[in-house]
Amino acid sequence: MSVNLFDLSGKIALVTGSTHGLGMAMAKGLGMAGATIIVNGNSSQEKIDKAVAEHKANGINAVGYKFNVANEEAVIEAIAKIEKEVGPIDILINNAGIIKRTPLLEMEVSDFTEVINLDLVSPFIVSKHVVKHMVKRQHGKIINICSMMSELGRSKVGAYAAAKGGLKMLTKNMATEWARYNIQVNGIGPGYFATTQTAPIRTDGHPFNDFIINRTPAAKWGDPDDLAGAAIFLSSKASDFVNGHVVYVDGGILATIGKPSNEN
Ligand code: GCO
Repeated sequence: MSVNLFDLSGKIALVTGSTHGLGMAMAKGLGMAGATIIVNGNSSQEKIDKAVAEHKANGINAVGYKFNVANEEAVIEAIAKIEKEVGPIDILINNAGIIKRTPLLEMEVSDFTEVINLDLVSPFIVSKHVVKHMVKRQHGKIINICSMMSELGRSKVGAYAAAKGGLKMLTKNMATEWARYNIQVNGIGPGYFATTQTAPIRTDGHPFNDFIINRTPAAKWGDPDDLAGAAIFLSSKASDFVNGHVVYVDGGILATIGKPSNEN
């Protein structure tokens, strides 16, 4: 009898910040593996509706919920509505986040705090209110979207690096405390991907674009669809004994010190 360890049929997955970019791509991957997708955003209902329609056009069951992951009251209300209107959340991907590219010397405390709140505190808020249902059901999957900046510093993204470094350790602590309830908490660390977030530093001829092509052994920017496999793995039965890991999907960046730009 063949068993598909990666089958997500019958599962419900909430992906925060999933109206576009990496969140949308990971949600699509989970949907293609059989999951029902809860699309979340906080900017516009139109973007949420468009993402839901795209999933449905791909044969994926999807429902949209607009709420601010940084607002605990809004999260409590939304999670209660989803659990009542759609069903038990089996999989949570904490993907929503922002970046502010400013040298630390010039960064306002308010800007630093905004990044920490959305990229580190919000995954805690959403997880806190989703996991209590998972504990009762004695099963669940939580995936925190980390970054190269969970491992490496980069100038001008200090607040983001602090948040993503903290998110890596929060992932390990969630795993430490919640594995006993058959809840697997892991992370995905994307390398440099072609998204709207990276668009400003990815244009042809931009020095950072050339730097990343040279710094990435795969010599290219990632395609958001490249994240689907890791998301499906960490959401499925195939990872039932995997806890506290960050799976880096980075084309090899973290494997190497890099090479001189004039070396092939
Ligand atoms: C940047 C990029 C990165 C990537 C990603 C790398 O300015 O360096 O936006 O932050 O988005 O996080 O893992």
